[in-house]
Amino acid sequence: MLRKRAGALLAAALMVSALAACGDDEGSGSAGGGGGGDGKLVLGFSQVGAESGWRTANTKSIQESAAEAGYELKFSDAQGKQENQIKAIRSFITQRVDVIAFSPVVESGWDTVLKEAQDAEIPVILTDRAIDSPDESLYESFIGSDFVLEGKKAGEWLVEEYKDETGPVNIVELQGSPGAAPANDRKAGFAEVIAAEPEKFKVIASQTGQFTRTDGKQVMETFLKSHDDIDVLYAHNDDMGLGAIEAIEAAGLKPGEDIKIITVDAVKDGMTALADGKINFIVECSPLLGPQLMELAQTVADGGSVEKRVLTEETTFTQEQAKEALPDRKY
Ligand code: GYE
Repeated sequence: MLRKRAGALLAAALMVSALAACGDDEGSGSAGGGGGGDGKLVLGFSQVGAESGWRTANTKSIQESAAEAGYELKFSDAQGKQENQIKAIRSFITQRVDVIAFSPVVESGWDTVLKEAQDAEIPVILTDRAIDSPDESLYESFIGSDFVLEGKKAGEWLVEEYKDETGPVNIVELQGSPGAAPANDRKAGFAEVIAAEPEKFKVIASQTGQFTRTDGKQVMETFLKSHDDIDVLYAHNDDMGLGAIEAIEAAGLKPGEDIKIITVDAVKDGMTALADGKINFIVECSPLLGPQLMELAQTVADGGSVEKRVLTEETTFTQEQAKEALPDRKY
């Protein structure tokens, strides 16, 4: 396990330095901080894992932006486990990196390790997901989306879509990984909007699909076995929706028609299914956080002050809009 991770770290480090070596030399050398002997800013980044297309695009954005900025990136994959992230953060502290950034697997349980970073005077930036600690001094900034708003957008589309029908509208929900901010918040935002018409909109089943295609498919199969009256699927990300589409088709039903589907993310595969009519609506969540993260890292490493909350800009897509946007979709 450890050896595997060390191997992965080495591979990532080699890749980043190889990429940096390809660029012009001016980018390096500018950053302050003590981590790298050659004066490069050293950024320790602990990623959630590789559960979805969104995550893959996010990792790529961070690796490419670090290389472009001429930073040394110490990248660690937590494989979906909080304990691995805590270990990675401790190891970044021991290595005395200049800045630590991470995308928390779950919302709770970070105070102890973040206090250790604070005591070591290493600034921390939260990327993509929030933590639920009331102590905001534990991190410099949180860059990412408003997941409650994303859930609300999903709910608002649904309310509008069924405005001329009396219902009941039976909804099944595929939740993200338990305890993760986007799972908690996308559920809450959606629930808040449909609660305005409780007799009409009914969530008849709701379960985690771990943000993965495999689990999305499997859980949808069980939903389909126990309910023959599903009108709508709300999946907290594209990948679970795409897995569910396979289950729906295998059951002889038409995704997008027999069962309407709403997802979140808008990665290329999701957008393709939307343009093909298999998904009905996607709420965008941008994974391209790398460039802004590098700017924030530089500022905090230089002792400057940054906004406590940096919000990602995003939109929503209907089937028609997906057809238009698809040719330019990079991820
Ligand atoms: O929506 C999902 C991923 O934290 C916003 O995590 C992210 C979510 C994203 O696995 O696909």
